[in-house]
Amino acid sequence: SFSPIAPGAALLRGFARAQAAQLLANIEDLIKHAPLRHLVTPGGYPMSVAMTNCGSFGWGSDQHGYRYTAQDPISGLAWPAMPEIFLTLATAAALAAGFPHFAPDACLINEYLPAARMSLHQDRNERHMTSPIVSVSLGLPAVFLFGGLSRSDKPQRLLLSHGDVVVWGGPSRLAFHGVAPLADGWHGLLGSRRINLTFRHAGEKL
Ligand code: MD3
Ligand code: FE
Repeated sequence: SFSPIAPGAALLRGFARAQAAQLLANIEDLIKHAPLRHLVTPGGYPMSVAMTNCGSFGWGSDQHGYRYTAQDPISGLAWPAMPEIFLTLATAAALAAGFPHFAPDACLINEYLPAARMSLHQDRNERHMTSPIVSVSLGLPAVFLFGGLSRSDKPQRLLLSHGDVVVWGGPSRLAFHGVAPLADGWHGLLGSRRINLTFRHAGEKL
């Protein structure tokens, strides 16, 4: 069962908690092959969140814009495959929220250290807007900002904690959202960090 946040958005508190240690072991392995990095925005500023990807496609940003690519621009190699446990978790969460056909081909891995933040934005580089985005929060809690379809809509604040999963589909798919600066703290499994996984159906690059 889930709590509705907004039309099309479902919060599954603690849905990933039992698998957190296994998810983290997979993340530690993935980042050996595709290291976390601070991407530069088209405006020329490095992001405070460090990122990498797994799956057929990976999200990225540089001075020219935002796009999905099949290769990691650092290594020139394909992004690491999406671990089975990631895929199983993401599709189970989507099913629980009423999206039985979700087939993610991209997983963006975001690492927040204290003070890292993500400003309000929309996720609109994916080809398949009828697919939801599934997000998995691990480690330190964060204040998630959930706005409306217009940048000027005042965002709701929602605390996302270790193991929480949110499925964003339907009318909430194109909502503005962001993350407030991460408060300092310590988490027993992740230490002084938060890691967020977002599963997407990106398709071919736009
Ligand atoms: C609502 N990540 O990677 S996850 C992102 O916590 C991103 O790292 C945040 O926003 C994070 O793009 C938020 C929750 C989330 C992700 C995608 C959404 C919420 C969303 C897409 C549409 C609406
Ligand atoms: Fe986003």
